[in-house]
Amino acid sequence: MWTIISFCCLVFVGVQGEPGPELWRLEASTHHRIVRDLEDSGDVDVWGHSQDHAQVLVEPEAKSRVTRALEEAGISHLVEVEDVLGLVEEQRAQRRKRSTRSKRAAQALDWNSYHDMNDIESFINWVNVTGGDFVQVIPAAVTEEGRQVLVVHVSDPTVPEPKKKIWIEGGIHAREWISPAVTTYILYQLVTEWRDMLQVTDWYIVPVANPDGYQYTFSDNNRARMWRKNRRNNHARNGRCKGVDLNRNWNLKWGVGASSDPCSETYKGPVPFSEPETDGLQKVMTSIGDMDLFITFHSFGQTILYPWGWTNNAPANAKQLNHLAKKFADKVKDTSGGKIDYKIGGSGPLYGLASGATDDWAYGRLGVPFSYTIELPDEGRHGFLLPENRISSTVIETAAGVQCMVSYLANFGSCARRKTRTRQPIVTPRQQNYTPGQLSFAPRQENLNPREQNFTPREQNFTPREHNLTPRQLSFISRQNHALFRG
Ligand code: 0X9
Ligand code: ZN
Repeated sequence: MWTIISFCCLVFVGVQGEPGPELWRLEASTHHRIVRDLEDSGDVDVWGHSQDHAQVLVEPEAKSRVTRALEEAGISHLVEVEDVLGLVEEQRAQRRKRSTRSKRAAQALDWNSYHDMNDIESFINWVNVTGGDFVQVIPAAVTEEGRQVLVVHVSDPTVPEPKKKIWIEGGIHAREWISPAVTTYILYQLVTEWRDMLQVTDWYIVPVANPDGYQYTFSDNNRARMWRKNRRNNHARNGRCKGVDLNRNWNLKWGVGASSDPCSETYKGPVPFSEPETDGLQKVMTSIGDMDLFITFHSFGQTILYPWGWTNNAPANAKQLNHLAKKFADKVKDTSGGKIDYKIGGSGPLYGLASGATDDWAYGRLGVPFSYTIELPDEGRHGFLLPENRISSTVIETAAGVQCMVSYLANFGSCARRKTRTRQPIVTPRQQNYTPGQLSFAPRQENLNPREQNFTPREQNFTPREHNLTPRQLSFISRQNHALFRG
């Protein structure tokens, strides 16, 4: 359950002199029909999910409509934050102060502050240069505003298959800033500290799946900080409403628990994969072949969700999904000294029905046996506005949890199922001249400009392979289909 502590009773004077949105707590869960209808029509933007409450953002012009609908349904509400834009402005002012003081590290990123797309692209460039043969940057798509959606493949090319394939995605929802902080940190760990794991694993990291939306949340307009979708013109209501919810746009049971209204925050788009981001990513994912683990990072809620999101039915391997999720949760709890305690469960039962999301698609269409949405901290006290002083602990704890999950899955390293002899690295002639500096903090290119704007990935001519499903994927999917896709 998310808790309400600090927001309650905070009243700020409207910074921009206009009435802004309010954050309300409704005495009804997000499963309630009224809450879903209000979300579908774009009258509320759901922030927090729980079994008995919903936390929603209400714009001034929708206040009377929402109040009426709630009254008619006998649902009471409480205003938690009267001036949300005031909170946004407060954090922006702190960031402004800090950015004039701080000197960015060589890798163009740190995990004490939030970074915009320019910083993240510079960081990916640094990873690409530093990682040498271990890193390949795959441009999966070009967005409406001309940004690339980048997939960073980290793999030791000298280690033969079989290796576990892991896909980690972040930043599909623009305002969930802690998510790209986590994905970039995991990427950083992979090219610095986690080299051992490349003996048994191959990683695909998407630091920011929605770069236009994410960059938009850094714009001067405080309202933009709340943006969730991408930024494509959806030609609705004279251009008044932009964007598609990229986590409602994937083609598995597309449309269930998603909105058809282009003005809604959960707009599913005109057709599945209508957006360059989702279409590009699904093509790369399909081209990779058997994947073992899929994780998409979101916020907030401190919850690990597994399929399905489109139905409340449990999937075939729910027990195993739960078991592996627990590895993550236990490790995070341990690393945080007991402070961070994740809930675990099916998406539908815990967050309400929502289809067209990446986790269901990876599981149901690609046949990835372990597929998760991890809703990062906190539980609702700060929500999307997680303060910068929470970043470093969150990324460290989350990375430890992921490492434990992967170690368990690959039966290698600290969380291995049973202590077997670790696989000996196979030293090839190419590898013999390897110096640790190649992967740890010795960028081959000196003086990388952290603000470098013209990022050009080395791998420009990426052409996704055909969408051929492997026998394993086909048999997995047909088993799932038999059990769960009837009707
Ligand atoms: O609604 C979502 O897209 C995710 N929650 S969030 O608050 N970050 O927006 C949860 C997605 C869970 N997965 C599925 N519903 N399949
Ligand atoms: Zn999200």
